[in-house]
Amino acid sequence: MSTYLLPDQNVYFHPTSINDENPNETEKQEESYNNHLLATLPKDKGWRSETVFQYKGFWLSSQVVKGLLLIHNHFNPQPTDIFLSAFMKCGTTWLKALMFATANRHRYKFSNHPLLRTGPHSAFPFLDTHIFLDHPITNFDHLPVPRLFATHFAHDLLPTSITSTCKFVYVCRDPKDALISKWHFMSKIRSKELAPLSFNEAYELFCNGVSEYGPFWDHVLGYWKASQESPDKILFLKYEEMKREPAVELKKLAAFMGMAFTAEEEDQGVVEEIVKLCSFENLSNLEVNKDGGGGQKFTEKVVVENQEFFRKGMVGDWKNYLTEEMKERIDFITADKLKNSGLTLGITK
Ligand code: PAP
Repeated sequence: MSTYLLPDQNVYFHPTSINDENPNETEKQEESYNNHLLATLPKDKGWRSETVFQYKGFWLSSQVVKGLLLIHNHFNPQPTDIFLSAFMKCGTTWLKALMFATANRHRYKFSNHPLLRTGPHSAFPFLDTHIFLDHPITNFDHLPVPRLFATHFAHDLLPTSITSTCKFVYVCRDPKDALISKWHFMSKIRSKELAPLSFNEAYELFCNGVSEYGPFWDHVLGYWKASQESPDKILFLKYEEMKREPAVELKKLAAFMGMAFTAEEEDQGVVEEIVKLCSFENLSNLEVNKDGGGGQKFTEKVVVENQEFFRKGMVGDWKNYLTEEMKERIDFITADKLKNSGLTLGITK
């Protein structure tokens, strides 16, 4: 069973109740519908598993297609819910820590903070897979308000009951760095029964949009456009700007979450404390985030060690992997996809 940290308990929590009248029958029907749906979808090569499926324009593993359908069928959004959304490897781990630390800053001392003892991914549920790990226990009513959830799903894939009701914090990153980070990560967690995915192959797939939760650019654009239409509902952040001015971005984040720092808190250095607690340097050096420190269960078969979420944490690592020609191609795709949107990404020399 999946677990996650409750803010006022330094323990993992196991939900125990379910309202469904006949969960077994519902489960069977959902499984059958899911299998039928998968059989009808276009397929291509996966980075972690053998196959990904194209669902409503986005490439998803069979497991998360199942998660998405369960979200549509069972998740009850609350107006106070706040979602953290991002394409893979664009800053979820960092933002999870920042959002959790910000929302719970009155509960914990920084010297004895739960994030010092548990990986950021345990701070709140990653809905895409928690929903089926918990199934048929799919209510999250026991979570404190505001409930925090993370997702990698594209904006248009989520039910409008969520996108029209809840707030979203979206973080994006230079696609070149997201590609490098994703290839490293997926190579580590790739099924051992499959041949390794070479970097050149991953590069081709990425440029063609075939990448779990992608195409990258459609993912970013969906949230960007929604943030332009409803800036009060979607906060659009960039990893690079957060690296450059973490305190400035954190203050924006807290205000958006409805938890702005008071002048007194700022004078006391609370902003700097949270920035320091959640920094790559601090988190990646904690025992819990090192080899053997602990892990996060995503599916029955996929448990990812906390250490895999921390690699270099820098801007521009693509320079160590991409030729000039490869870089030009991604920058060209980015400029083309984002043209007339008002958004720029990855313009680093
Ligand atoms: P996910 O999609 O699997 O959740 P995510 O956390 O979004 O991964 O991205 C991981 C990247 O963020 C890694 O980047 P890299 O491979 O280029 O190094 C990881 O190192 C980086 N990262 C993790 N924690 C932090 C942090 N606290 N500050 C800055 N970067 C971080």
